[in-house]
Amino acid sequence: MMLEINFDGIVGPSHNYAGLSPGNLAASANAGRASFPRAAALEGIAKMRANLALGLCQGVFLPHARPDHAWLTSLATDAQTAPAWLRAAALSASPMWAANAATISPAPDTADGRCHLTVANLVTMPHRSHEWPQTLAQLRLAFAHPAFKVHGPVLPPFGDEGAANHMRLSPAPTAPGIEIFVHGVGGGGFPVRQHAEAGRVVARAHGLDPARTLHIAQSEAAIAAGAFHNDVVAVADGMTLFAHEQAFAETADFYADLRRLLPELTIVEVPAAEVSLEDAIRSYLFNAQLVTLPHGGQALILPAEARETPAVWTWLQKMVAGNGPIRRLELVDVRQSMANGGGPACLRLRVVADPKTIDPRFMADDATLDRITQVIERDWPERILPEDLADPALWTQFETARTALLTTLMVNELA
Ligand code: SUG
Repeated sequence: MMLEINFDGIVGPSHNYAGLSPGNLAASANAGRASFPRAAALEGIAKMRANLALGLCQGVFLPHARPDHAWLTSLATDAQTAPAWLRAAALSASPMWAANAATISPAPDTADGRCHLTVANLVTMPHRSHEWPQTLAQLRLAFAHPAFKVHGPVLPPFGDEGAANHMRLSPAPTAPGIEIFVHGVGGGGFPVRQHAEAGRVVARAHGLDPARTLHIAQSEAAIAAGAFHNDVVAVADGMTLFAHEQAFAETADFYADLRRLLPELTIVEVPAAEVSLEDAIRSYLFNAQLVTLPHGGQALILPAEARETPAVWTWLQKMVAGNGPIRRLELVDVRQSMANGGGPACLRLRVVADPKTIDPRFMADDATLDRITQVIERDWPERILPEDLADPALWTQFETARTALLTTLMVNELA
């Protein structure tokens, strides 16, 4: 049976705060602080368990090999001699943010009736630009069944950051949807990470119907306020679009197109007068997982920070008391990831497919999460300071910890 599966990136043992992402305000503000990789990974596991308890279907992606020796070699250096920022880039645990792994077009939307996945090239930030080869290897394993078609990355210079800048609306997972690609034009001094042409390449490669595909721009104000990806100011699920008033550049035209294509659509727009862009980004209100529950109705899986931001919490209480489609709020604590600008929605990639067509080693139930937890509790470092990243003993610990996880999950092909 076709359903939505959320694949969460397991937080890798090298999780740290190196301040590598200009335009990502949380990551810049927390640069240099101590990180807690074990706690970070356990927060991620707890989020997955909460999603399973809601009756949702869960999968996992695995941490990448760190340091990325192959990448450093391609840059004519190595972990010992690379400058500190480059070494930090080679050690980043950023693959945890699975929303940036790939863009997915489910089978009902594509010309050949297969589910298409394009790995994101992430070319704009050096520490993320070397993720795609290891991500692609996982996608090719997990989605080897002929129900899927896995594509290599869009070629540079067109920056592509994956599902974080892509939304899908459809009356049911099995019904054809409307796919929306959101790109940046101006960043108000910050880099634009999703280029317009990248979305067009992906839409063509996936065989999408141009009449059911929209390409729209983020507002410059949103990027300047810290919305380095669209999923920081908007999220879509089923027949609901939940967005900040200032998320998009040409909002009236966009909404008119959507209403023409999907007359039954509900747009839940949060006015700037009630929740400022700053509060939306501080709380990551829109970086929620908007999900359809198995017994009907929609829930928002929000970061705990949403309750700590008074304007946001007030607005949410009003929303759930009203007549809208979103009736339930679930709070999750992913503070370690949040401090690097990654909320609940950043940590997951949505794939609509029949779970039977997916390599079972990438699917997660409570028993799988128990086994992963054991490895994390035993092998993940408790605490890392940025200066620790120069320590070869720590690199060995990262490698040993990852190998233990691969062995536990029996995915030794990725070693
Ligand atoms: O790409 N942070 C990530 C956060 C990604 C969030 N993803 C989505 N919005 N979908 C980024 O900016 C910080 C790493 C550091 O500075 O150490 C970082 O890469």
